[in-house]
Amino acid sequence: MKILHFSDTHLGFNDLDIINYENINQREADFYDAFSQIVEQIKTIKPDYIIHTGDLFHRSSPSNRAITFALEKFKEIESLDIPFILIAGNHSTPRTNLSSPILKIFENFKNIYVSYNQEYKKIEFDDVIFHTLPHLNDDSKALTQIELCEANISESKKNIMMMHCSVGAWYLMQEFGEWVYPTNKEYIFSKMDYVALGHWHGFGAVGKYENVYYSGSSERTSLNDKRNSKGFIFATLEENLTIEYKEINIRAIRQKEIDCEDFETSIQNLDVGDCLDAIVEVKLKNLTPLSSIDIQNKQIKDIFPSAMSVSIKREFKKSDSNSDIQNLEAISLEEYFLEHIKEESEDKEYERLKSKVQELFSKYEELSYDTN
Ligand SMILES: [Mn+2]
Repeated sequence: MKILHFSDTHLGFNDLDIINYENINQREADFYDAFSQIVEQIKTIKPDYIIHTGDLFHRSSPSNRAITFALEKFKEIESLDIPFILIAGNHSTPRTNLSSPILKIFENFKNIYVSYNQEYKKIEFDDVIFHTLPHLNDDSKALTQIELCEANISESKKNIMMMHCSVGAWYLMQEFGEWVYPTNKEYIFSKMDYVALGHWHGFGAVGKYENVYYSGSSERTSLNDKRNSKGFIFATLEENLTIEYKEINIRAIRQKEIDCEDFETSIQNLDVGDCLDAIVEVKLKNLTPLSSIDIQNKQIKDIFPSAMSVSIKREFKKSDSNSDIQNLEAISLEEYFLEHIKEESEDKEYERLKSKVQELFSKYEELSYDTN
């Protein structure tokens, strides 16, 4: 039995305020592209079952574009005549009972089976039972739902459990409504042939279990996610379970550092060869308040002309006295200006200009106090 497991596709997610040639947010388009790549793989691999473990959409009320895209792709999957089972994650579950769950739009597809009612649902075929546990807003209900799942384990068929949660505290995403699977119910995993998990955005087995896996997300929903590898799981379930992780192509994220103590050399030594179309994050380190004023963001961005985006993080040099951030705020325009004159002029000339500058600045201050 061949199963293709993917998850956390977050359709409709957008970021970075960059619009592509089709007038779509570039990051949003990246998520559609990742999804399309997986659909193409499904067509090639032709698994016996396709499963998605939650967060199909980024929001519980997705945009028209996200919904339209999903419907187009689901139609392609539908035509393959392969059962496709999906559960709701925390992102696609409405927070109140007043709004209708979005996964309901797939109810009328012949080969698509959705589980979104915040309760255990058994989805049964000739050779396998999918024990689905979608996201629950009220996790005090979880225990009874897990017990229902346990009671439905079949002796004669394969058993596959599908959930969207953190198993142990390790896989928490610091998001609204996420829940932790109760540790004292983890023994159920050994009664399952495969436990397919969603929520955690990296691929991997969970702890000591050889049959419990997160497929990871298909793209990164945060720039804190530095993973350059995203994909899906191709599981083969015969006597034994074989897990294969298949990578897709996603936009790269690159982290670069510039040492501002040796600015010119550090820039010359930068490797920018891997930054084509990438999300680039540059850390300027060892900054002083004055060098920070001198180094413009534009100047740094120009070093990476082929990147899709460049974000700059400024890190100040540690000093013995007060923190440099405080120093930076404490430096007035007057002090900065005087510092500049000091560097540029002879001592005597500096003294003369200094008194002149101080005089002008105090006049200016008086003036601005009056008008305020
Ligand atoms: Mn997610």
